[in-house]
Amino acid sequence: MSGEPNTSDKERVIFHVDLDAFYVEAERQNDPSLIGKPVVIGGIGPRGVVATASYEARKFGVHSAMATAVARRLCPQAIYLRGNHDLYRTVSKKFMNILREYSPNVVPVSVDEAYLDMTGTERLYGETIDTADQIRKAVRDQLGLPASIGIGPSKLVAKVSTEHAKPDGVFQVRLQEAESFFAPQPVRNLPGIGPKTGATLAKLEISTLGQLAAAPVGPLRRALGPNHADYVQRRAKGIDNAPLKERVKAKSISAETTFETDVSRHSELEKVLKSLSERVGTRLRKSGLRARGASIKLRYGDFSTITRQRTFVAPGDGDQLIYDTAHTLLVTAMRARGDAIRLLGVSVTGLGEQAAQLSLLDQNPMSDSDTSEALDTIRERFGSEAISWGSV
Ligand code: DCP
Ligand code: MG
Repeated sequence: MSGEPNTSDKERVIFHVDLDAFYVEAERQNDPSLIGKPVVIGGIGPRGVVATASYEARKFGVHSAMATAVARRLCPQAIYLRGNHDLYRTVSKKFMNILREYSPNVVPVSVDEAYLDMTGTERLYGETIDTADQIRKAVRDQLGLPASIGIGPSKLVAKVSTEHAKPDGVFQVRLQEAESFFAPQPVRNLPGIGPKTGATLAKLEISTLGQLAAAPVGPLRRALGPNHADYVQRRAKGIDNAPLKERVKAKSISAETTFETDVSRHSELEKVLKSLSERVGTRLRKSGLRARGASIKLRYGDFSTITRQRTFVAPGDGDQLIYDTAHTLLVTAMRARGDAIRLLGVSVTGLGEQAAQLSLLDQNPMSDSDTSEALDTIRERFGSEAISWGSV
């Protein structure tokens, strides 16, 4: 009767802020000759992997996690750079500090993205969309970097909105629009649905989020397990009540491979160990964190399994550091038992507060829950098998 909106007092306003082509744009600040050109950053060796590509290079099909060799074929004219992770961490810190001027509740989730709780700030800043533009302008003016912002009633909807805001834009989805916004999108657009779950859903002839939301729960639960089925179905409807900060303690990032036939040749194991170390290193750097140590997991032909762990001299995030440590562990383990190996895994450990303090947020130490948020993002990006969790 009074004409007051009846949902707005309950609807949260969450911003998901994500820098565009972050590593490339950071490099362009140092070297303006890179502006407007296709640029690819990542491993430039024969087995290197693309960390990111400028939007000019993306037009040719180049994207993150692609083999650099493939990128070179698609876009030979691009400028290929190794990248400078110390620079990215420094810029990341400044970026997070700008965001903190707009909300007391900023949760960094990776080196270039964060959630901001902007609920109830309309009186302070005016229209929500205008506030987003003010933030983008501040980041552009102070750091020279383009940022995109997705706005939603939850972290989930805000994050998916960001993909629609990119590059260099804002996109807002309101609570009552969330389900219809999600419905036509492919299931893989939902954070948390990786290649594995995507393939399982494809077998059930579920390709869009609308189909997932409407799917009969029985077959879905049998295919995904009851908890995961309920979780993804809720999220497919755009429902996410997760608080900005979640209380889960992350311990490690890992990657592992099961061989088709058991392997005992050193050279082959080393090759796989290298690639696993690089995968773990990529995820670690993307998190903006450093690790205190690395560990390996070995499963022998008879299924007996061992893990061996070693602490770094100082916290770090480099592929070489991870590989060298894992390699030492592997050599020692193989000297003790030379049997053929069925599964090989590498993980980095000790991603707690102290390691984080050294990297992302020197002046504003990252809490464990921030760390878990960072890892949550990685899990969304790379699949849940990438991350292992400790108990709270
Ligand atoms: N990154 C990486 N390996 C990946 C994905 C990302 O090393 N597989 C690094 C490089 C990116 C940075 O993390 O610049 C941020 O990741 P984003 O996914 O946000 O990608 P970009 O910022 O590069 O591009 P955009 O956000 O515009 O899609
Ligand atoms: Mg980004």
